[in-house]
Amino acid sequence: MLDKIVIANRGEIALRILRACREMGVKTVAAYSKADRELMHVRLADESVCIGPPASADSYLNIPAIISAAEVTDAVAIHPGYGFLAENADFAERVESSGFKFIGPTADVIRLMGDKVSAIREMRAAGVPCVPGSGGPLGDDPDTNLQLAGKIGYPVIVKAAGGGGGRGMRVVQSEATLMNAISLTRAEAKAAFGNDTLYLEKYLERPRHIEIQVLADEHGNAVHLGERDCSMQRRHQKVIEEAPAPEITEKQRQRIGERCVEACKRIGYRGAGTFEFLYQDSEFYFIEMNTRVQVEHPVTEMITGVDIIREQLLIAAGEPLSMRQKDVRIRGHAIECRINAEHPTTFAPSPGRISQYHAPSGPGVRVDSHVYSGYTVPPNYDSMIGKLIVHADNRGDAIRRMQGALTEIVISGIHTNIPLHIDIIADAAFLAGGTDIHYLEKKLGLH
Ligand code: MV4
Repeated sequence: MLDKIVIANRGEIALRILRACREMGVKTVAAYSKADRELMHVRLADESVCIGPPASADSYLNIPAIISAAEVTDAVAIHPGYGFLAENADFAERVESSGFKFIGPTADVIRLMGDKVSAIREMRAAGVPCVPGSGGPLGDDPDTNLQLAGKIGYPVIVKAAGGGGGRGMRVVQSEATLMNAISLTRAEAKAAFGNDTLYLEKYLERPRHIEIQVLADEHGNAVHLGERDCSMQRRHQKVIEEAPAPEITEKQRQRIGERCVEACKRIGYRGAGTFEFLYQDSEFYFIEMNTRVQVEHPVTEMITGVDIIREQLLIAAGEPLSMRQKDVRIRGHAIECRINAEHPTTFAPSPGRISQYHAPSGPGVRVDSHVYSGYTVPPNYDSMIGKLIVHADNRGDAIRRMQGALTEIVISGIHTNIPLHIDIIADAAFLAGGTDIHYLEKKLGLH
């Protein structure tokens, strides 16, 4: 097993990684910023190294500082968590060229999937269904592009190859605005990603966002752990996730999961990963792959019993996967509410001291959070302070369990989005299941 790893992240995921390490006898080094001295995982880690001032750019994104933390502590590997450097191919490359294991896929695979045009090319080749579109980069000839968009059929969406997660894209309703949209998106993409490559897709107007969790080892084995429905979102920030996705049949799950497993084998994937799909009119359309562990991984853990972080560590140690596809069974239903330090109606960030904290508990209730009574939420980072996850035999029971847990949780001293969760979890459309990606913003009156 790995002897000692650096946890190059903060907050709940740093604590989640630390807990997995402790169970496995892996020693831990917390690499933390000056604003994060009081974090729970820093206290619990075997060692800790301050990697810089509060600003992320100078600490959690500071590649030399993180590699130095591994060097001075004699660690053997680095876990990037999610966000920050988790999908930075240059970081993965420098970690490995410095003699450490990057807990994630190889730099080449991160780069291949980070370029959405090459990702889609690989997925098509593996038989993964993709959105009808250009299937390659857009050229500069207006007539060719107009013809292409006309063939796809309006509305279309112009996307940047270097984008993802909602950055660098523009919907085009008719040919009158196509050329302008292409030049605007190209200029933005060049400025934001240093890459002005664009591609075109049919714009799906009412899709759900459903993603498939995979695990792959260094020996050519890969499995999928079913899907998650992440459609309940606002401004590209997921608010509630659940697994399995409402209405998806076992047959659909097997078919799409099998394609994702095939894609993993084709690209030489290693570690935990997620294939993101849009789902509309009973069809899946691949849009992007995430080459990291995701915030919402617990809902998959709850319905499969697989510890995804443990598997990441085993894979990084060169072990074969601890399961075959036939061993993966889905049991019951899980829901996750992301708890943010923000005003429930204005969404303004609400950092500050948590004066009182009570975590809900009981059968099928899980809280992944680093906060405690007296903890001060710093203003420097994203506002998520924890996740409340429930598991029950079926969706109805899971919803009732979540309602109970949301009324039990106490977080005083700062604003949180708990009132928003209490509202959504009792919403008629949410209760029915299968709401699309625009539902929450419409409900909140943003459209
Ligand atoms: C789309 C789409 C509709 N049609 N692509 C947004 C984030 C990025 N991951 C891809 N996104 C979208 N791509 C086609 N062809 C709608 C979105 C989209 C979206 C997707 C997933 C979750 C939330 C979203 C919110 C707005 C738009």
